[in-house]
Amino acid sequence: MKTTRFGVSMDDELLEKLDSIVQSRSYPNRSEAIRDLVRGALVGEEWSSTLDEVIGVLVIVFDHHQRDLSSRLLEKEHGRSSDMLATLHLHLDHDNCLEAKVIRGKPEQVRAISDELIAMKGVKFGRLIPATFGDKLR
Ligand code: NI
Repeated sequence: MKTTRFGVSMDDELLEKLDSIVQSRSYPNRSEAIRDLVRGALVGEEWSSTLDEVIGVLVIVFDHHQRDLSSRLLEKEHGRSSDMLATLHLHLDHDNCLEAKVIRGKPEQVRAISDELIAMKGVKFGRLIPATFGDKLR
C-alpha cells in the first residue's frame, strides 16, 4: 500500500498531549500514534454507519452464585448462536466470574444482545468494545 507523508499543524498544548500519549503507550513515534487514533475513530464511524456485520467484544463480570444466572446467560446465547463466536471465562475469585464474548452481527444486533446480557440481574459490570477493522467505510 502506498504511504503518503503530510504535514499536520497543531497547537503546542495539543502536541504535548499527543506526545504524552506516544510516551505512555510506548509508540515508536507520533505517526504510529496518529494512525491508531485515526483507526479508532474509523471503527466508531463504521459502527454508526455501516450496514455490514461488525465484531464486538462484550466484557461482563457477574456473580455466579446469583440464582440461575449462568444458565440464563447460556440460554440467551444459544438463542443467538450464530452471533456468538466465542466466550472466554475466568473465575476471578470465589464469587465472581469474568467473561469476554466475541459477538458478530449488524451493529444494532451486537448492541442489543450486549445490552440484554448486561441488564441481567447479577451482572455487576458490562462493557461492549467495538473491535472492527476500521476499513469498511465506503
Ligand atoms: Ni467462573
